[in-house]
Amino acid sequence: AEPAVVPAVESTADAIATMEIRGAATIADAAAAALATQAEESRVETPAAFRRGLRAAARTLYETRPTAVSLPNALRYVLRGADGDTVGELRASTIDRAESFRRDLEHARETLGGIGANRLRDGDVVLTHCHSTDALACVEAALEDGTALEAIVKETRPRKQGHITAAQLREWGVPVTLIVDGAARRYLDAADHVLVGADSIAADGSVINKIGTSGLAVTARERGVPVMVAAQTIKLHPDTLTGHTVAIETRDEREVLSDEERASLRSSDAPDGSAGEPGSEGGLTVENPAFDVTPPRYVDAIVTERGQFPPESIVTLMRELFGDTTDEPWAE
Ligand code: RUB
Repeated sequence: AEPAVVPAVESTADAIATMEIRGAATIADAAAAALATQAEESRVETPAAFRRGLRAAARTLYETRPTAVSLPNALRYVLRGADGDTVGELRASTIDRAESFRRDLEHARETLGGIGANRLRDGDVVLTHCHSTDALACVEAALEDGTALEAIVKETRPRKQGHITAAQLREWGVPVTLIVDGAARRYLDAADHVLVGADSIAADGSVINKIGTSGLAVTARERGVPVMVAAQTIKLHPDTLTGHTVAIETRDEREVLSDEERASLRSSDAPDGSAGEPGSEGGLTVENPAFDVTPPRYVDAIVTERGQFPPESIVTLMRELFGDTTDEPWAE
């Protein structure tokens, strides 16, 4: 029988899937913490069963959301550190490894913030999309340096993560102008930087981030506003070194159109207006991709904890940090 995945891992996986826990770095942090809990609470008696349980926990976490590579990168890192000949040794090494991962994640964000802050000048206006802890780390570091900033915050439909960004910026005393996504071009003339995070960065320097980022970046180029991507190296997607593409998550259409809204759109005289199940009637399709791909030519700088890179040279860093090893140690 499959050794039990402890309940805390199941609930972390649920929280990631439902986006109670969200954002690439936060997901990675929660996944590492969950593996530590698996190690702590697993009651199996043999090292082999312990390892099987850990792999099963990692699989449960891996299967939640497909786009943020920080999740498999975190799982791989922790699983590789599970070392020992007894359950006790395995437990201790897994917990240590998860803790060091989480510490590194926090340090990387702080270091990255300091580097990103160097791009920001006193009085600058940053335009943001979605909510990114890495992007906000740059703002925080700049504020700590005494740099005054203002922000234009895109709402970010359909989940409105812009509200989280706005709340954080207000807590830091940054003046915020909240706009609907469709207003972005109109407000770009007032912005000095587009500042976003990333869920994954591909070997060619493409940036995978919240849906709407690519349109924003193209428009920013047209207006001459530089696009700055804040992404610690845990966002580098090693599979893209060998030609794989990054999976783009599609989410439930009800995030875009509720069942009630759909019902109100249903026209009795439409040719195929049969009153079927919500979502099943012909003619009206709702699509809800959560992320898009911004080509490297629209990105001015990728800011990592290892320094700032033009997108075209990120591949060098990716090889150095990840090599060609893209194994899935959680596979059965
Ligand atoms: C979040 C999102 C964020 C990145 C980076 O999408 O696109 O920009 O994950 O965030 P979602 P961070 O809300 O769908 O998870 O810098 O915090 O890792």
